[in-house]
Amino acid sequence: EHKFWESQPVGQFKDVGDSSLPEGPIEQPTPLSEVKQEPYNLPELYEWTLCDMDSDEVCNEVYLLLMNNYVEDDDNLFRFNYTKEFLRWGLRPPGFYQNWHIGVRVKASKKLVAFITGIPVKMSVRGEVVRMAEVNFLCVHKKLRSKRLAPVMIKEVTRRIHLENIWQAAYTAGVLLPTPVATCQYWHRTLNPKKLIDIGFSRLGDRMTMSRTIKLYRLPTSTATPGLRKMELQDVLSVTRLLQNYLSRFVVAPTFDEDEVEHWLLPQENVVESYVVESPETHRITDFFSFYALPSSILNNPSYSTLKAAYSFYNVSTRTPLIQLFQDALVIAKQKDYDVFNALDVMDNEPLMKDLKFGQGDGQLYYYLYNYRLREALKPSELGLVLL
Ligand code: YNC
Ligand code: MG
Repeated sequence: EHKFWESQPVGQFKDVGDSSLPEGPIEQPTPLSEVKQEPYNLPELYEWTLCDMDSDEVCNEVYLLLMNNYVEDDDNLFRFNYTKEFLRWGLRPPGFYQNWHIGVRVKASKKLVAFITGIPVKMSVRGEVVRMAEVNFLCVHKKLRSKRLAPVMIKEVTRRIHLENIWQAAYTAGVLLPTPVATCQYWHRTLNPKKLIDIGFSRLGDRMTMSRTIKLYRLPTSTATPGLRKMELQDVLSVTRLLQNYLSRFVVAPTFDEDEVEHWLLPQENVVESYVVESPETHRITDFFSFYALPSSILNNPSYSTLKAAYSFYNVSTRTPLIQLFQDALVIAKQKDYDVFNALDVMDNEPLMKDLKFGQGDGQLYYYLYNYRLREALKPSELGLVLL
């Protein structure tokens, strides 16, 4: 049972399969004057704080809170270790609201003990563009778990989103809540087999030796696609057009304007990497791929402290086969010394995974919409959305 989520405008488990319910918003907006004007109450020892990610000091506090308390895998071998540069990138897109970067401090010591964020996005849902928030980085310090702090934080970010006249949100989580719009899975492509085996990320297959495994995952030293190069500022308009056109095929997908493409896709060392294919004949941009850099801390390993992971972001192919783009992404990730390349089974990814020697991950990544009902769950391939 879900005391909190049952009180929220989200699809409820009891309604799954009820096709008489209409698609779209579950609750109508209220006049802004009727939105609660004061923050929700926290337990007496704690206070709300705004987290200005521009401040090195605050950014470092957030970084450390997440480094020590954010998402771990099921076996507690790894914990996400978002870098400060990544957090700044992920939280300050065009039109971001400072007010949606919400922390909780201990009143007495001022120690940061919890965090939740939203960023604005225009989301297309069955062709209708809806202003939404993407909610992410919900984190409560390990010592304060199971005290019902999370519902207060979710209500507070919701209130602040409502104050901007936004009534829908998208979020993902590894836990099952009422009610996913899609259930997705990660696939993992080994780039550095020895390290992944040493740290327990993967295991030596049956009847496999280390040297055979290394050979199995070996990649070409250079990319295959003529005209492939790093994306530059001058490519923003072409990439925006490619992306808009491609994403319009999915049931749920963001719509990115040029400013957003510049923000989300222009390469930033150790944060986001994007490559375009410039046709050697016409000099037009025909394809691109991108991935972001999200390391994980390796917990309790004597020889390694960080897993260097690349995550497939947005890819569009019009001339180059998608499988070749993906293969070139693997080659570049290997050149840049990533240990593993991860991709969700969203968009057109899944059919390529086996041929590219990705292995299916355990565990699900559930996608959710807040205050927006879909009549039935979507297939991962109907999703054109990747959250950080
Ligand atoms: C979760 N991940 O079910 P019920 S993902 C949403 N997302 O409520 P307490 C979650 N809800 O079931 P704890 C959730 N995890 O009774 C738990 N819940 O109705 C629900 N982990 O609260 C849970 N980060 O405070 C239950 O739990 C209630 O102390 C229990 O805190 C939870 O960022 C958490 O995995 C996750 O830091 C903060 O475990 C804590 O355990 C933690 O007693 C490690 O809470 C890090 C971690 C989550 C990563 C993410 C997306 C978050 C989306 C939040 C929902 C946004 C809704 C849209 C709002 C805007 C609407 C508009 C307009
Ligand atoms: Mg709690």
